[in-house]
Amino acid sequence: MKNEKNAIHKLFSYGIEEMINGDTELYHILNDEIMRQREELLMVASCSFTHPSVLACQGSAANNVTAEGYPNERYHAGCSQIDKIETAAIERVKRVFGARYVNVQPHSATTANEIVLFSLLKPGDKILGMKLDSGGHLSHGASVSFSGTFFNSIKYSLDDNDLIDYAALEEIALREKPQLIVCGTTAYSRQVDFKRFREIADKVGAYLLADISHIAGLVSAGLHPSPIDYAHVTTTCTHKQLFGPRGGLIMSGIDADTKLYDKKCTIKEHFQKAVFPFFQGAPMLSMIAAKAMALKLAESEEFKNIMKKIVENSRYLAEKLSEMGYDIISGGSDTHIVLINLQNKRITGDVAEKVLEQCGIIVNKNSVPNTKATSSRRPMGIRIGTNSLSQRGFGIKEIRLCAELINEVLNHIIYEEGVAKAEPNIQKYVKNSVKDLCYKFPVNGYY
Ligand code: DSN
Repeated sequence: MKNEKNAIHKLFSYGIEEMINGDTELYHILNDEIMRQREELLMVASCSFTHPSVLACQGSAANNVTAEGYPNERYHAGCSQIDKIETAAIERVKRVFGARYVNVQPHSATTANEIVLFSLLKPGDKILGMKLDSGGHLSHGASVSFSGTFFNSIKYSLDDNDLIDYAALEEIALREKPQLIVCGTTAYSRQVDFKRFREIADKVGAYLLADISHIAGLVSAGLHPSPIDYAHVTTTCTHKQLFGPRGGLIMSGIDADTKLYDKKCTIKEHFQKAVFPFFQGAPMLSMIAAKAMALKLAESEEFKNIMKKIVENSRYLAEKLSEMGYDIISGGSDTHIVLINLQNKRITGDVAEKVLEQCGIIVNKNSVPNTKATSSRRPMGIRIGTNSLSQRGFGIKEIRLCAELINEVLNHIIYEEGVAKAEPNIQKYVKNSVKDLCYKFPVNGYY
């Protein structure tokens, strides 16, 4: 094979030139999206900046390879390079999470959860997951999702302090005897006790699925307890806190060689077949290359330092907003998430999301526990995350400013013909302050 070292550069430059000429409209939209990300505070808890090297992998020629199967066991030829990529990705995930079995092919974390549920259970089997408005995920049994439609979904929720109610959970599990328990959250700001979940699962002979999509970075850095050796199977996406491509992972720890309850095979053997050919066809190799790159970065000290900042910043943000009179669910944060109940401010989450966006602050409306919203599009709270701010290098001083800016906007909402808007002078001031802050703390590659 002729070795031309800059073939990859040539391909990308050619692609961008072709886009400029071939689809100028799309080129400008994509360019403007970079500008938007430069100049706004991205505080949606499920978002982060993907490292430019990861973005390069996503756009690589690995995309052109069809490769059903696994490294060295493919159903297609031409896999010599991509086998190396997939093997590297698997080894890196194993190292980062201390996993014994890893499958890097799931297209997303929801797909990974679909693979787990559909392959381990029969339609109609019972699953026990966290209620959506307690902070659970759609794929953990919500009625609007496959998980609450194909399976008999029962729910656990939070106690009066907005913490997972383990005693009630155990009671439900003993009474209902689910075949599978899901521990995992999308809007829960406190640590999850995976050991306790496993003890409960074992009492009723249920499989335990841990979905760590939101906290994968903290788990990898040792800043949140790991479920790998407690859950039978752990899933995660790679884009939220691993700063990787949009994709999923399936992992198992000490249970990888444990036999399934029906004793037909081990967990490891089961999931190799459950991903392919049971649920997916050919994998997305460019995304697997991007996962490999992201996991390489996740081993670095720089990544671990960002994870530390994420938790420090989130704790401080919760504290400051609480001092300003905001009702913080659970009273604080152990992760990257601050969940705010806006009822005492007489604003709904959708209004807060909209006026903050007008000022360059991007959050998302979110349901909050123990409140009655009129619709899922008009919940009573907002969810804020510190991933992207910490990647910028924000510390306590900048987080204090973020809290002040959020407070300014939410205290100056005006209504014109019934439509909520940020007060124009405040909007101008906050937008400029946000822009200044963003340019002072650039993210490499995006500026
Ligand atoms: N699970 C949703 C969230 O947390 O925002 C989307 O990934």
